Amino acid sequence: DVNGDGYPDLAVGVPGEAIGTKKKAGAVVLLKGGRSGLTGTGAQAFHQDTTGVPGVAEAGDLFGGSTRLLDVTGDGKADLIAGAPGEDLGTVVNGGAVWMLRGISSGLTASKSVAENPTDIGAPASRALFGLNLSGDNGPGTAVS
Ligand SMILES: [Ca+2]
Ligand SMILES: [Ca+2]
Ligand SMILES: [Ca+2]
Repeated sequence: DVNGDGYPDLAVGVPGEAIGTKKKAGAVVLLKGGRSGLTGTGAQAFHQDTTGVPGVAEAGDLFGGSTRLLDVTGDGKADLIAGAPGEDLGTVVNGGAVWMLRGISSGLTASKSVAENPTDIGAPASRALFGLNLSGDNGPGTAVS
């Protein structure tokens, strides 16, 4: 539950989505749950060119290639973890990276969102595809909480 209203919400990764002219830059869409199930009302979309989200949308980033909803901050609202396995890190091709966007009462917010990549944590980066599989049992690209 991302917004704390008691109804489960669904994050859907759309890694094949173009952002402007940048093919397969990718995005994540949050669909909010309500009394009668999931609804498009109040749906939110985030990508690397969303204000406040670290990074820049580039062709082939595959942002949203994996998603997970997990309360990282411990406030009872699920937060979005999203991977972009096609993210290049400088000259390192497909090093990949992972983002965290916080859940608040209105849904997800890009404010204070953070990104980590293998270089940040001292892990091997070349073609690491970091963030390729975050989804646990929910299957690739979608997460419910
Ligand atoms: Ca909810
Ligand atoms: Ca990027
Ligand atoms: Ca939280």
